[in-house]
Amino acid sequence: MTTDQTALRNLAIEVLKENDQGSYTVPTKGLYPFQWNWDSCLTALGQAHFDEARAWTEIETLFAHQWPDGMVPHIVFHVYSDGYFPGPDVWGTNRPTATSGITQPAVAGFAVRRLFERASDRALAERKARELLPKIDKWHDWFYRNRDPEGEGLVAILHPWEAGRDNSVDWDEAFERVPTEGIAPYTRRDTEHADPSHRPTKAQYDRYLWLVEKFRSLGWDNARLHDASPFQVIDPGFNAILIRACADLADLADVLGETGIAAANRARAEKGVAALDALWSDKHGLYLCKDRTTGQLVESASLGGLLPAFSAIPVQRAAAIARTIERWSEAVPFIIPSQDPADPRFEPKRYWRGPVWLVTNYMIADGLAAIGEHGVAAHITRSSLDLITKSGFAEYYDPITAEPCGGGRFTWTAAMVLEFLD
Ligand code: 9YW
Repeated sequence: MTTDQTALRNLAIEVLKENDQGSYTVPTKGLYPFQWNWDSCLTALGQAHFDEARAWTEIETLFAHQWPDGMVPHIVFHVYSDGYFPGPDVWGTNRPTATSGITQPAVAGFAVRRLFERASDRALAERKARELLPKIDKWHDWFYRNRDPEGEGLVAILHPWEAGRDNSVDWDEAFERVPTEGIAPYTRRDTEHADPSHRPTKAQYDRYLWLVEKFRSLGWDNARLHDASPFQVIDPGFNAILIRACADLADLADVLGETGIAAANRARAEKGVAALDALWSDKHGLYLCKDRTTGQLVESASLGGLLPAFSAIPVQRAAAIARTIERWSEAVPFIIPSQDPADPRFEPKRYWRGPVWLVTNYMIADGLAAIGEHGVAAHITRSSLDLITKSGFAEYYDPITAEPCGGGRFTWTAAMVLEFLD
């Protein structure tokens, strides 16, 4: 490591420690004062670079709040704070420790396998992996039971927050069918912490809340939510992360001699990869979302369609994704933008409608490196580290100007820097 890289590494560790609450880490102070699901799993990968035991605790804490039916919620509200909206009272999930009622991308299976493989404390890793294995398997089972009722091999998200890409262009059309009538009056808090012109719009927030109120009125009964939701989107990115997690969990289960868990997860992954192919778009060189309520593909070339490179899709598809990233990189100096820059709906500063995010960069680079696309993977890594050097550990970045956007001193950005420097 060069002196500059060592300095960057130390700064990243500082950010992780600063946001550490003891047994979980907040994404950033102020804007996001609780534990978020996929943030925590990716954060653990960063923590493992300087404290393996702390990394295992991060994921353990998340799974301590798994619902009895298997769902792992997207937010755990450990300590009350009125700095975030919607808080526990709006969700009304009646859990012993308040949580939200929806889930997030299932990166845990991937993260746990990676922690296990790299662990230097083998005894600790084996104990923790054995404890987490059945819990993650139960979560995967929950997905296919509740979000794939017809057994097609792909799961639907019922709320944009589940995808983790809150205001992606991908949801625009489906959102036109979500009503806003009757929602309780509310005051947003996010716009007090971040530039409102970079955040989701009021029209989007109204719909986020309509869905929350609808699901709450059904008592958060996951057996009923899917069919009752006017928003059911099959997101290739979300599915690819779940497919990768199933495949990784299967490999881990094999090592640990848990043959039943291995077989179930391998079958889920294989069925998922086969089903994903129906979402491929030759025109865009990536996968598209499918709206399950209409059966139509969604005409939006986004990051969600590149993320399947993270899973075991056919090599020619992953290579085509690499070419798409190269094409997009001719239009913007920093990659990977979250929307095709040629799309008129591309907005370089508005959250998931154009900006670059290091977590998605990491997953796509990992998948492309695995199939030998080292040039594009190295380009993604370089761009990610350039953004940090220029603009610090922001939540996300403008792909044209490198401007740091959203929250500052951001946990998962710092965690990904430790991974990129490795
Ligand atoms: C929100 C914490 C979360 C991420 C999501 C991101 C944002 C929360 O922040 O959502 O209220 O908008 O979109 O992916 O997990 O970092």
